[in-house]
Amino acid sequence: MSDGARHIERTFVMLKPDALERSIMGEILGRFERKGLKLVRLELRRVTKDLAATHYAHLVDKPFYPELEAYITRGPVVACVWEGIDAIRVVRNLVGATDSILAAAGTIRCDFGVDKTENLVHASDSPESAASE
Ligand code: IDP
Ligand code: MG
Repeated sequence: MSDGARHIERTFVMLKPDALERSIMGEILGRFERKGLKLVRLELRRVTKDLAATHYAHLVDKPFYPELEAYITRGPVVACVWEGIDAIRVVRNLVGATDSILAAAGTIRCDFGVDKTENLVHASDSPESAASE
């Protein structure tokens, strides 16, 4: 936040298909719970190609987009909303860097992943994306 103060926020999180395929959904959701975040919405969904292109509009022109589209549409995802102090930043910190190999120790992506595309979790990176997602 620009004023440096801490605010109650809501953030959008999506557990991607690999999280469900690998049966680590409970482990990942548990990390958000144990941090003290409050779950305010949760649903099992499928991401269509159209939704993928909207959600990843900033990436549709990248060479890896076909791989990303195949990944995100191949199975169910868990879409959820978490609430708490500075929730957007707190969740991004718990999730870790995009490339699982570079993600800091103790983050979800470091602890469970080794891939740059298949990195288990999406989390909003700003109040604007949290609101639209
Ligand atoms: P983020 O998920 O950490 O916010 P973004 O840059 O918004 O990262 O990218 C969205 C998703 O696209 C990533 O989580 C990952 O699944 C995939 N992705 C991003 N960059 C690459 C890349 O360079 N190669 C392959 N997949 C990528
Ligand atoms: Mg992103």
